[in-house]
Amino acid sequence: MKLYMSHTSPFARKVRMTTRLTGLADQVEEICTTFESAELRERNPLGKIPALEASDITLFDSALICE
Ligand SMILES: N[C@@H](CCC(=O)N[C@@H](CS)C(=O)NCC(=O)O)C(=O)O
Repeated sequence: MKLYMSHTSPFARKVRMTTRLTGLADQVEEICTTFESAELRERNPLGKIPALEASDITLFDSALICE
């Protein structure tokens, strides 16, 4: 899985902590990005961080990703 994130985002930090606490961190590649990034907007048209690409879908909103 790929997590589009920023080190300054508290929402991304929540997700990053969750991956570590649940032992899933080694399955998640963290990709530092910006709101304007075309790569992010292809996956999340809202341009919000964090977004998690998993298989062929992308989840966004930190609460959903953590669930
Ligand atoms: N409800 C969202 C909020 C995410 C959010 O607002 N992230 C900020 C960064 S901390 C963002 O992407 N801002 C860019 C924008 O609003 O255009 C979540 O929990 O993931």
